[in-house]
Amino acid sequence: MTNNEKVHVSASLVAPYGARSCRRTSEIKEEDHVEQRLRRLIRRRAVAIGAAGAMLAAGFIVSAVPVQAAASNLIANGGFEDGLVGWFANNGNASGGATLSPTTDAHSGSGAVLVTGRKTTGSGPMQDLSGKVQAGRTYSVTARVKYENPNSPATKQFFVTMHYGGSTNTNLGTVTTARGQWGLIQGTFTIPAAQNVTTARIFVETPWTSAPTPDTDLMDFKVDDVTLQEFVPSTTIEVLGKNPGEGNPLISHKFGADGNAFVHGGRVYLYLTNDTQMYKPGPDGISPTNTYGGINTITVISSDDLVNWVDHGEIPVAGPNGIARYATQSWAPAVESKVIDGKEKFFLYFANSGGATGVLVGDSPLGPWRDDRGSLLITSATPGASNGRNWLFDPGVFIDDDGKGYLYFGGGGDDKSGSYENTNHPKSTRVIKLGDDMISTSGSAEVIDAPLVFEAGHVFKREGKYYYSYSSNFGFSGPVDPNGPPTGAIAYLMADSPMGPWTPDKYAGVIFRNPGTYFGVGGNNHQSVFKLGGDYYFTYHAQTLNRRITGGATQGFRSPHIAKLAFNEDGTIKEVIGTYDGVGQLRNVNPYRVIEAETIAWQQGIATKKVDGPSAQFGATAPNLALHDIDNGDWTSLASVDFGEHGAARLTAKVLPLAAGGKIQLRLDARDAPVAATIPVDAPAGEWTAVSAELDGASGVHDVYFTYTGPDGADLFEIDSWAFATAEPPLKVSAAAETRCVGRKVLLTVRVTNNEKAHVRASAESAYGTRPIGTIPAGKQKSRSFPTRAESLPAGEVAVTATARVHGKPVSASLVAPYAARSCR
Ligand SMILES: [Ca+2]
Ligand SMILES: [Ca+2]
Ligand SMILES: [Ca+2]
Repeated sequence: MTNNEKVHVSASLVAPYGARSCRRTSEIKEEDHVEQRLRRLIRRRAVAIGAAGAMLAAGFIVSAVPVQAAASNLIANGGFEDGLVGWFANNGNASGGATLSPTTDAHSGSGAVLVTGRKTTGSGPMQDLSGKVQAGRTYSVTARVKYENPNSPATKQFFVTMHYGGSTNTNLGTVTTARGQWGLIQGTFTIPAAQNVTTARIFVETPWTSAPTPDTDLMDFKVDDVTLQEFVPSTTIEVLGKNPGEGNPLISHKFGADGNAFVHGGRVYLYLTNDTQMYKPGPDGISPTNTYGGINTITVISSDDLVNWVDHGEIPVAGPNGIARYATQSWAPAVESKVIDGKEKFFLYFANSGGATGVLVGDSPLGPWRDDRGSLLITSATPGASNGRNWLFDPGVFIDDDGKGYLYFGGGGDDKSGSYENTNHPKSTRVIKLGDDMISTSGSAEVIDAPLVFEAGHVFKREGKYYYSYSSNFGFSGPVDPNGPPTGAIAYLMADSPMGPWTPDKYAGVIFRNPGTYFGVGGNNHQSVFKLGGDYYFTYHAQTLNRRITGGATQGFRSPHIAKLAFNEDGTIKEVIGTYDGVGQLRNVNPYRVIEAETIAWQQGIATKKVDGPSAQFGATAPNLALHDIDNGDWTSLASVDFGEHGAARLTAKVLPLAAGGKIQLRLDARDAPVAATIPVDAPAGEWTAVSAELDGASGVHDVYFTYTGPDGADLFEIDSWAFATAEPPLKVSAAAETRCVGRKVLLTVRVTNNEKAHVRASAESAYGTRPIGTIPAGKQKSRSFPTRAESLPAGEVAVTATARVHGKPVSASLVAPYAARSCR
């Protein structure tokens, strides 16, 4: 990667700030900002600072080399800023020896060590770590080294080596560096469980040779910035994975693949294969490749504006702790809902690896989920499902206007013949009718003969036409039909019935080429189509976050993306172009209500976790998450928050303080904008509490950045939710919402009572639209209904805005009226 070559900030960042006074203030500030960020990044773990595109765009220039932690450096005076304190020349054998002297030619800070008079290749600076390292543990080591002897080779290898006593020496890390340049020694090592560590000393050396010559093997060299610390595994993504302003990937604090969109109550829910379950970055920040084998949970996110996404956490689907314990894995989910016996039920289909498909049943898009069926839905015993070699996975569910359900599934089917027929027509996918209960099948599965089909069958309906989209294969080593789709792309068929018949003549073209076309990073893909606010949208995945983490290669960790879907006059689909931009925000965020803190447009450095208790925003049965792993410098944000004409006066956060000195800062429109409010998180540690701060000047529409500060090296606090309050003194106005059944449809009504001595004007907003309430005379009340057209509603809230003139001044109030879930049988 060319970006990797662009430079240089790395282990040197563990050095103190000193010796920078010659710089202009602005430069110091900028540099310190970078250093602070990187110190934070490297705090408890090794992280590969990649991210070339993202961080360069943000004004950072960093290398993609692994960087080691500062806070827990086991090396004393590793930067030689205290002269030679803690260091001595390796005296590990009788013939060894060298002279150490301080030098101001430092890689960072103002001091380093110069090694002269080396007698053996092992002659170099040594430090005693006896009692500091333990057998069986994993550590990372870095050091800077430079040699300048003009008679030495143009490049030279150096080692950091551990001497465990006796003759046991172990090379821990190495670099081959060019003469005159500071090379970076790096290494990760696990001390064998049986290793005696009573003596443990590290030193820097050149490669052993039986007959060393002075210029080639025993040259003088300098060392600076030695670090050695224990590696603590973490899946928190500390790099910037999504640039502010971008819409893709949808989330940057975790991965998620095979997204299936399901719209309910004005909100789109995206169900995702939880790739993060396989993400196990090592000390170099790189994870082993995703094999999918351990994925048994499904990640759920949702949005009502397509830019701010709420993390609803993971559904424990399969495995020993799963709802369906007979299943081992849960990939590629698909969700639909249907009213059965007067109650809306939600059906979550999932792939049990490649071998079968299962289904869970829930009471809402967010569960709770249960196993009503008690066994897998599609297996090789399902009539017509198997041809002996196809996969029985990747469910796609579709319910037609008449309420009849269909399940599309299957894939693979390479018979290894390399034939044209097998490559272009593997006939590996299927459609089968679902029973009325949606958890049984009816009749026999029918073959879908989609050209070059591989996986990811998905059906939607538009203007009487049925669209079967799918992922094409990468060529089963046979010739690819040039009249069909390209390899590794999303293609589609069009038909007049959910059952097709889905024959090759229905092939209608390409929707989306392989992500490599747009993002330079390929791999498989999986799509879905949904309609929200009158427009159609397309979801796909790409390994964009994975690449921004590593700065280069990917390991199969996929991230959800979104694009708009447009159609031609004849109903065919206009090809989608993949972008980081994503789609426009559908609506502004109303801040005058509880907003789960796990609602995020852009962020850096946080992680989420499920916490006990209900979600204040999504109701008693919905899972609630909190932000955690919040370090100094981490931040989150909300896009396009509408504070209204009068603005916000107060920000309240529900937090769990973990360390003294933490603060939440609020900034408008940019994460480095001036601080508009600061909440000291000074409550007793370990208890959830509400903290708040006055806020000045937040009116109109702004992106809102929450930036987190506190002592370096500390987990500062966890955050559950936000709430803003209006600037104006609240009017004496109250609001209440209720639901009732009109026939089989739920009617949502909000009632506003005016206790002012003046008349009040009001309007109400819910998930079902915005409704004017009009003028309410003094002392009176007025109601307004939302025809939801739904047979059941999840719990929710109506936001009411009221305005009046009190004592000649305009005054407004924002109220929230919650309502309980309702089903109309
Ligand atoms: Ca130094
Ligand atoms: Ca963090
Ligand atoms: Ca929360």
